[in-house]
Amino acid sequence: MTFHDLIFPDGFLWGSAASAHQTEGGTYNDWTEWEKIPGRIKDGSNASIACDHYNRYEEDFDLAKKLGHQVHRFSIEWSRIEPSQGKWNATEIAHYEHVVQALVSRGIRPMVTLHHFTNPLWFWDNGGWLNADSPHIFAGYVRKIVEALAEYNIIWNTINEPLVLATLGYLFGEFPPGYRDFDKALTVARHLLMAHGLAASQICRTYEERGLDRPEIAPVISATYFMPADPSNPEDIELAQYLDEVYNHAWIRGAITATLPEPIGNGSKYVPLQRSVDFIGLNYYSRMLVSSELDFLAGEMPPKDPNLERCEGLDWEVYPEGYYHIIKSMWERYHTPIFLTENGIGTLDDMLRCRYILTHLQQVHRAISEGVDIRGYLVWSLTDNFEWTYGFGSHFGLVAIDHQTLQRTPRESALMFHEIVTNNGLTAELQERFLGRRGR
Ligand code: GCO
Repeated sequence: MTFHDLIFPDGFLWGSAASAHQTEGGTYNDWTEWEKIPGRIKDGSNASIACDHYNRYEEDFDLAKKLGHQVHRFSIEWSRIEPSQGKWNATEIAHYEHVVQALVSRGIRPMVTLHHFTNPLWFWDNGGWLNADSPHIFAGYVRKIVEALAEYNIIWNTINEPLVLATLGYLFGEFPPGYRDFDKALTVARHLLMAHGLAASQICRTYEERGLDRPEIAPVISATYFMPADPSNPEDIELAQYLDEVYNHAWIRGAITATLPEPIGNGSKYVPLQRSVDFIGLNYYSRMLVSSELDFLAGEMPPKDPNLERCEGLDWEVYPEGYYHIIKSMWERYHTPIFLTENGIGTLDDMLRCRYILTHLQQVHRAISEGVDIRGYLVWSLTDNFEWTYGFGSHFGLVAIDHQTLQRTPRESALMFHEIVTNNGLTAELQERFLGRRGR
């Protein structure tokens, strides 16, 4: 196989992504309680220390800088900012201002996620995301934190992976609050959509009041490439299309068209969503085979392809072509710029991580060369961290963390990614080195 230089557009942004609960340590939220329930976290661990990033963010950002990262995506922990409803913690607000300053002073652009799965415990007392008022409750916190950070050159992410939160928390029972109820999942998806709209409106209003230019705002969605297990079975094809529609598209289409689309809502307009999507924050990890003969809602999955490599713990198949198809379908439907806000693999086989990143970036380049407007690419994640249900059992970091000593050690993939950033793309030589015969 011959490789060609795959150079990305000028101004393309490279970096990595992480979230508060998975890295900071010392958080106290719904996951803290969830982690105490035996069996919820597969390796029995919890995020009480995580990566101690709350105390070591300067060290982590020094590494990110050394590794050439231009953007760093992280999340604000709502429960720190608003420890009880309507009460604000000024020390914690100042903490995040320091975090943002630490990035800016290193020349790294902050991309700040306002909600990445975790919720304050008090939020559950009145029903959590099932409460019709939840989008407004969330918007109150958004206003507070945006007021503190508006002067920095931040790219804002409102809600992270709304459909993951809605399905894992309310349909499959794997995330708190652990429900298994389709209607509840739809209600939560609707409230998260409204929350995104209200958050975007709050951000705009705050900047306007300060006389500042409107910042870039986006939700972050997770997309899975659904494929019929039996491509000759019309029912499998139909199921794959249905899941693509409900899981990948309905929510983001609602955000872009300012409606609460079926089946998440009743198709009505929702004005706060207008102009709430400057780009689509798109996360992609894998594909999923679907079969109409199995009970998908009960978690029955068709067998996987034994020839494909897998992600540690989560067992996702490595399927780079799916990335291309997902990106293309987003572009063809919405013609909205895309920022690839997460992509990566949990593995201790760092050569697999190198191959994963390279083969996925080849697909990104393929989409760009066909005219898709893609603004940047972030690896999940800068360091190993607390992988939700899988605890410390899936290693997504460009940088390894020894969880005994908390020592950070960049892996070879981190150095490879640095080369990609330096070259603004994949040289033929780099691809040959990792994907050619010598790389195997
Ligand atoms: C997200 C992701 C991350 C995960 C990553 C690997 O919602 O942004 O779920 O939090 O760690 O996707 O599973």
